[in-house]
Amino acid sequence: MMMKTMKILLITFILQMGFIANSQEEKDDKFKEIEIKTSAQCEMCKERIEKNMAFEKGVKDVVLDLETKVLTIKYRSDKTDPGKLKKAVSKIGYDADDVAADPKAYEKLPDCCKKGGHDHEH
Ligand SMILES: [Cu+2]
Repeated sequence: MMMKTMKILLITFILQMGFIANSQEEKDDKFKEIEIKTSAQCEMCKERIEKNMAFEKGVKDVVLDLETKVLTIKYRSDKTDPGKLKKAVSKIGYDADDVAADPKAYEKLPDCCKKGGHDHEH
C-alpha cells in the first residue's frame, strides 16, 4: 500500500518536472515581435494606441515611436498573429501598414489625431 503511494508520487513528480521544463521552452518560442507603421499624429495617439493594444489578446508589450510612427508589439504567436494585430490597430482608427484605418473609428478621433490634422503644433 505504502509502496504504491510512493510510486504514484514519484511518477507525478517526474511528469511535473518534465512539464515545467517543456512549457518554459515553449513560452520562449511563442514570443514574437512585429513592427507596424501607423498613422499616429501626436502624444494622444500614442497613448490611445498603446492603451488599446495592451488589452488586445496575446499582446505582451506595446511601444509606439512617434518620430517614426512605428508601433512595436511583442506578442504570443499562439494567441494572435500580425493580421489580427493590424486589424486591432485599424479598429482604434489608425492605418496599420497596408490595412487602412476603420472609417468609423477614425471619425471618432479628435481632429488633431486625424491624418494631416493641423489643430496644434506637435
Ligand atoms: Cu493624436
